[in-house]
Amino acid sequence: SNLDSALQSFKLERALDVDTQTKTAAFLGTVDNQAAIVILEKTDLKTEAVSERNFLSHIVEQSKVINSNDVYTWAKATLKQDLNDFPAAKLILIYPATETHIRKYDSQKLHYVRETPEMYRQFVVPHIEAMKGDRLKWVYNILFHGAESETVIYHDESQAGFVLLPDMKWDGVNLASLYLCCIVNRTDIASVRDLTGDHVKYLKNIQNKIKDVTFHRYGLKPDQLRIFVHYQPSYYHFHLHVVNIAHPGLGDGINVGKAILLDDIIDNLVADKEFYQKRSIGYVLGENSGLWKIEGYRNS
Ligand code: M7G
Repeated sequence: SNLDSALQSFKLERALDVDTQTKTAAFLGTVDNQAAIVILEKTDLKTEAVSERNFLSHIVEQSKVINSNDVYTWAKATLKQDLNDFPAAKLILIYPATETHIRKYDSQKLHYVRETPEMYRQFVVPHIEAMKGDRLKWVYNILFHGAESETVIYHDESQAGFVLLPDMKWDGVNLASLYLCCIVNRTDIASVRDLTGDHVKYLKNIQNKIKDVTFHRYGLKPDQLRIFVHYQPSYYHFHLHVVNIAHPGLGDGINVGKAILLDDIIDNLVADKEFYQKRSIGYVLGENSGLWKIEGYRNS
């Protein structure tokens, strides 16, 4: 496959970032002299397998004792793998990768930013305009050109509609880490900052439909889902993250200063139609972000 040949010819330049908690590592290299990023993530244990009585003999292939003391024994182990039902890892290839991609996955210093409405108008709006273009191609491919249609769970093509599909972050196997992405059809909402009281009904409809569809498809009840947006998002076309509450997500994905619950957004808009135009919003931003490069923004 294309993936196999890309992995075969991948020439490592350097490791971008390693996270021992999410067991993820990102590497920068080249494939045919073009920049490529590979993100490797060790998968978690599949809970369905764990419910079988003899699951240990099924999944532990080999083990070697490290040490023991009193009633305690700890060991290294290799696990049996199965590409369909029990993959050992998930990987993402971004090829060809842009400078923006490389910066996003590179390790970087973080800053807490309190973005005022003035900062938003003066610096963030032009940044968003500059970030639209090519970077949203994958979104338009899904919405308008049938990309990923084999895995799309729900698609309402009306103006108020959206696509619900498995997120690139999900292995599609393990319900405990279920991660869906909901992308709206309309192209006039870049982020939470564009939402007003006029969107309340629209957002409630989307939320209800997501809960319905996710229950019927995966058996997950509404109170087992965390539905939220990111601010700042990586992609400025309005979308929601739909994640099993049992899954802490990857990295800072659900942290305070990044994730905002859809329920809170709706309530805030009910309380004040212009909530997200008037308020300062606090978030964590990496130094590699295009925003941080803007001197006026940095010094606000
Ligand atoms: P975000 O908050 O803009 O960015 O969310 P971040 O969470 O990556 O910082 C965009 C979401 O879309 C993320 O959860 C991505 O994993 C997901 N995503 C990105 N791409 C390029 C794709 C894609 O091509 N297909 C699918 N299904 N999901 C994607």
